Amino acid sequence: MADGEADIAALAGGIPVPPKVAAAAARPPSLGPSAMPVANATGTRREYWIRAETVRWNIVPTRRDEMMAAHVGGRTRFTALAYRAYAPNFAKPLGPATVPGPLLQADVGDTLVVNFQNATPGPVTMHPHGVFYRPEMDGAYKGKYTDPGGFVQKGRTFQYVWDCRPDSVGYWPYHDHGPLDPLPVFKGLLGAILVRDPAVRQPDVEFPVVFHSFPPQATGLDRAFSCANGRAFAGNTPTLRARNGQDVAFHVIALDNEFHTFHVHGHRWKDASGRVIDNVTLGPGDSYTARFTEDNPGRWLYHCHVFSHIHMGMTGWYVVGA
Ligand SMILES: [Cu+2]
Repeated sequence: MADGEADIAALAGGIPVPPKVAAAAARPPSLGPSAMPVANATGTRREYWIRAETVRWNIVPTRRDEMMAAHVGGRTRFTALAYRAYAPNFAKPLGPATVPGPLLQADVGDTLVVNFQNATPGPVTMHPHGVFYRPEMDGAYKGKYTDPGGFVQKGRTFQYVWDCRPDSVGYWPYHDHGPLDPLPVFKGLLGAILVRDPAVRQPDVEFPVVFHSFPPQATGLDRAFSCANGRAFAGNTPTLRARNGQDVAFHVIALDNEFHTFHVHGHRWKDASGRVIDNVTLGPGDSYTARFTEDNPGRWLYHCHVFSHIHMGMTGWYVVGA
């Protein structure tokens, strides 16, 4: 490994293939209709083709921390693992592999069908939060109880089928939950699901934000980076833009080993109890939507308010036009 990062292939070599996975692997791979009945057939079938890949990833492309007007030294590139969206039957990529991966979108009543292919060196998966699924669609490694979707080997494909029920409305993470978990997550195998209720007014503008980190144990880099959407430091993390008067929603996920907070300068919103806040705490695996009517044009910061995380990169610009 050029960077000295954790070696997925070497680590995967010592893990026995679970019995149900071996039995399924003996059959030829198929991208046909799922053997699983679609549990909720009243809505639309939202089908995705997603491949887990290795990708050279620069955490700080500008080499600048614009908030502190400072140079960011040292190596910032490593070999990440990332989800990438493809056209049907993996005919061609729809864009680059990204951290977080493609946003999976559906309405209440829809069925999410994800054809997942693994092009990384070790067994990885897609495990969703928020949606409804049977145990075999869990995408989780469970030792000898592991179903094929919980141990997708290199070169294999598995079709996940998940239902978006009324209690699935919201913004949720998905991530690897294979036998090497959490290492692949710390290399970038994470993403988000957005389930809408079309009967409810939607925001004018929405910002999916995933707070996570790239630790040296996963990247082989000299230092840890605290990230928003795969990048660290303002000017590298997403610069989010809105206009005065818009109905704005920040959808925030925390997905690493830390507690984070979500804070936006110059703005407030109400929590579920009706209390006005401008900072909310998220633990690992939590998601949260901060929604308000924009009334304060200017250049603002959004960030996690854990001070060490701010200075490891978990900051970004929020720019509001008049
Ligand atoms: Cu934080």
